[in-house]
Amino acid sequence: MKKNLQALIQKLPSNTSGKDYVIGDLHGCFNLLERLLTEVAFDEANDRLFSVGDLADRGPDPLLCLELLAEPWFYAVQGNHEAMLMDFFQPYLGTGKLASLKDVNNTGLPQYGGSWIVDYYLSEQEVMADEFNRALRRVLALPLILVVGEGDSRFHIVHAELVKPGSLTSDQLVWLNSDIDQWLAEGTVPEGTRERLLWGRKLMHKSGSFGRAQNGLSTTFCGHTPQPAPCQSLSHVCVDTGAFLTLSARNLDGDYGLTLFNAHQSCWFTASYQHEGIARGRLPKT
Ligand SMILES: [Mn+2]
Repeated sequence: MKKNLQALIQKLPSNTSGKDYVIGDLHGCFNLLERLLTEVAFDEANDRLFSVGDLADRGPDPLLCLELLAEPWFYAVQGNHEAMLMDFFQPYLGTGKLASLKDVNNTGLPQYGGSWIVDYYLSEQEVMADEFNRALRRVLALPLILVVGEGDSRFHIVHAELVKPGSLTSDQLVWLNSDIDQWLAEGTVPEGTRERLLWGRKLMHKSGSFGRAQNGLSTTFCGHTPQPAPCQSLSHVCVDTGAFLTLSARNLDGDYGLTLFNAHQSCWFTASYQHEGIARGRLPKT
């Protein structure tokens, strides 16, 4: 299946030969992903893996996670961490020279776990290492929204949420399939939606405040706001269960870890740095 890499919103056909999985915010937790793919016997020839973004930063293997973007079975949208990376490196990609990394402090990257990029800076040549550049070019091509399949089996992938800008009542809070179809026809997303798609926390900050399903909006997988287990809010299914939080041995209530979600069976598998086993669960029917 060929990837169409350029537009901010992209459409993919249903997978007729294998399964579709969605992975929560990886944040460099590559080993946890390996454990999960082994657990479900992921078939690279027929299955697809969709990422809700935030591949790098915070965890132990940021570049390995970004290199997944080269795999034909791996699809991702931008997270706010990819957006921060792109914002910082955009001028460098134009000129090919980076006099120093000192301005990186103004971008928020180090505070957001992005200090690993220092390891790939070759200060004498004022460039980044080749393997970093390759990953960066792939990040630049990431869309904000993926629309997958048709009809009842249709789903969306975004990083944070499909919430409209401004203060709205709950029955008009989220964008609907009809809006998204229009964006697909136009090949872009409207001004002002990017911020919410990357950073919004309205639906998941207080999950349970809204209904689980929204008429007119297909299941929309998202991440960004770590939950103790996958949860639903206005047709959004948050699969970010805080993989990186399990790196430090703190007491966490709930099944935090990296979650792999089977898109059509509504069941999930979660791996954690805190224990060897894999937790499992299933969403209630809406
Ligand atoms: Mn995020």
